[in-house]
Amino acid sequence: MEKKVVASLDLTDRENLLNLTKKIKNEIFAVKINWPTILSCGVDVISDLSQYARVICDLKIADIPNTNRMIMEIIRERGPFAVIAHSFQGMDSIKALMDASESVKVIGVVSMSNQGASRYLNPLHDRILNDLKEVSVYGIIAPGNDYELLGEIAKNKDGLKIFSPGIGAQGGSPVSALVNGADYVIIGRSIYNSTEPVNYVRTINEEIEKISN
Ligand code: O7E
Repeated sequence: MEKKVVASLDLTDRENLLNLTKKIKNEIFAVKINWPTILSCGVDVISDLSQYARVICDLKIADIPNTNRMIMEIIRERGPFAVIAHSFQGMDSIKALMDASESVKVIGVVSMSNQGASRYLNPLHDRILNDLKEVSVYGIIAPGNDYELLGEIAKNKDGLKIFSPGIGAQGGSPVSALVNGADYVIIGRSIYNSTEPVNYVRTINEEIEKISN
């Protein structure tokens, strides 16, 4: 069965990051890295990690089309699987990323898992999702700790893949997120702060296999 866990390895030490990636690579769908990792380890950490796993660059890119294109050109040379972008700034910016992406997939943020997102971003989820479907991004981000919102988004996702953070440290459960419509669950601290990260992910994989049978 295809693995459903995206390990959000928000580590700032390159050696720790590479070691953990090598250990868990067979248990996960992809590794996601974010600003703390790229700012600490440098942009070439993307190619280093890509030797072992699919890499999703969570840059939440949110700029004008020309700047988005420039960012994508720098990132894509390092061979990541996907790049995450914000969507609220408009589809011209998303299209610019996609035009420059070559084989790199674009994942757009529809809604977020933090409490504050309920004020500005999350009420717009319907409009953002419809626009992202029109430009045919590969995937979207929807919260894995708000099952009602996740379910609403999932109903309307058509062919897009849903990646859901907010699992573990932010209260969501991997199985509940998948049952409510996530295609993949993004898990960070619960993995990399675990004393046995490989066993921790294996246990989650076993729970997921039970609901898939
Ligand atoms: O809470 P953790 O430790 O499991 O880490 C969650 C990771 O997902 C972390 O990198 C955080 O920046 C990211 N994230 C959220 O927690 N909530 C969101 O709504 C969106 C993301 C995310 O992955 O961004 C993609 C846009």
